[in-house]
Amino acid sequence: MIDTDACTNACLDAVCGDGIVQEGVEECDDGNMVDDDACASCSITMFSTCENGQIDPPEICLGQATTVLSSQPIGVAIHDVTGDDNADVIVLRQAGNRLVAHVGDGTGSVDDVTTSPTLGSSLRGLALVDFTPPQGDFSFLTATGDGKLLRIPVTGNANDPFGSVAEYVSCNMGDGLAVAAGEAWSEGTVSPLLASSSGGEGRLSWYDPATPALCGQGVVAEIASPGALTLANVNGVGAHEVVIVGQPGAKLGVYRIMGGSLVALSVSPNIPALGSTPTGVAAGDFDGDAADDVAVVGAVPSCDPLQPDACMLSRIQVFFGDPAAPETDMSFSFKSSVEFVTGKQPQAILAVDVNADGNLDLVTANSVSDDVSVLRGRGDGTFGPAIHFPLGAGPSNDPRFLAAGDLNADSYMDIVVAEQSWDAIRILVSNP
Ligand SMILES: [Ca+2]
Ligand SMILES: [Ca+2]
Ligand SMILES: [Ca+2]
Ligand SMILES: [Ca+2]
Repeated sequence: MIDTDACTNACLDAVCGDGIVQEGVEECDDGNMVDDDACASCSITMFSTCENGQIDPPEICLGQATTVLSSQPIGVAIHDVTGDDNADVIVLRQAGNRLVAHVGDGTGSVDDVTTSPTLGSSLRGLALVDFTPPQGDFSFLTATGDGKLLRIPVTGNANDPFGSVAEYVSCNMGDGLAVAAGEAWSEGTVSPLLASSSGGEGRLSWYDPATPALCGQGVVAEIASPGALTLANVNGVGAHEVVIVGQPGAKLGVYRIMGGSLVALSVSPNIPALGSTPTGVAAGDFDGDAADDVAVVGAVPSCDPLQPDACMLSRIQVFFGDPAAPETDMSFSFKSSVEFVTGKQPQAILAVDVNADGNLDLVTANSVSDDVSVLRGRGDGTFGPAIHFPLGAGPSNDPRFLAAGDLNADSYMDIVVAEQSWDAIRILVSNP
């Protein structure tokens, strides 16, 4: 007469809403199908023990957003750049074309500001890279409108946290659009990558020390305008693959750098969940099979008022890597793909463990619902329902860029969001 399994003692199939928690399947069952209470779709969504000093998974504990003005942010990161062991919020600003450090004091607040020299024009993309893990040699990467890839080292000097800007010698890659770095063509070697567009053609270039220049390059088939890229080891062996999302339509391409050439392993058809403009991609192993999985969000830039639903896409599409795919294959197929619901019009996505339970969670910044959503990963490829954290008042919040790090030194992740159209960053600090 076990009443927590698939067959209840009433001899009925166990279902969400019957008031009986089915072990291993449901986290809670409050006997109703109301989804804005503490138990939604038989997952716990609201937590009563936040602020007791620790995060007790499954709870997700983020406090109210605080606002810091920062002119025209177009990228954001969290890292200690001043050498005092307190994490700082680094913002790439269109205004003045600079990196700006909002210096953290270790409590979750930032006050002083220190800036880099002018970097170049039409900057796009910001990546924080550790070039020699695990001991650490951090730099920021960003791209310029004329196809240059810039490296700005972190000095750890409080008065001058950004070192001399180095420019990778480029092979005329057109308009720089997105940057990343990782073990792209060789295990154990961190290489910078630049996605660009030139003459109506998408391109990827990577730093090859044999040249040495940013002259390893290839055409990104079918993605004329890359929107975001990341490194992901989608088969879990060998070097990382390069995942690019972009237009036309909303496509996701997986590429491998083999023998100095770029091989297109797969390019998706248009992804309906992403509307017309894929804007964010994040990678990590969400289902515990040791192959990286990829989560993508996108948006509709101009809305038809007669079709408001289309203006408010609220989807994350997750593609699951395949550990059975050999590294020597010239093609690749994801195992499967699943859609998850998040806030309205997500523009940026992070895969990070927000509640320190060892499972990656998905965080999105949503430009129409003006909030941050956290989908709690269960480690098996499934996620709990999105929990929404409002970003507070503002004339036009429009959050577009996301980063995670520990600003209040409690070892739990905090989230920072940049809002270009309101010249602001918002900080959501963990409140265990
Ligand atoms: Ca691989
Ligand atoms: Ca996986
Ligand atoms: Ca987690
Ligand atoms: Ca924290």
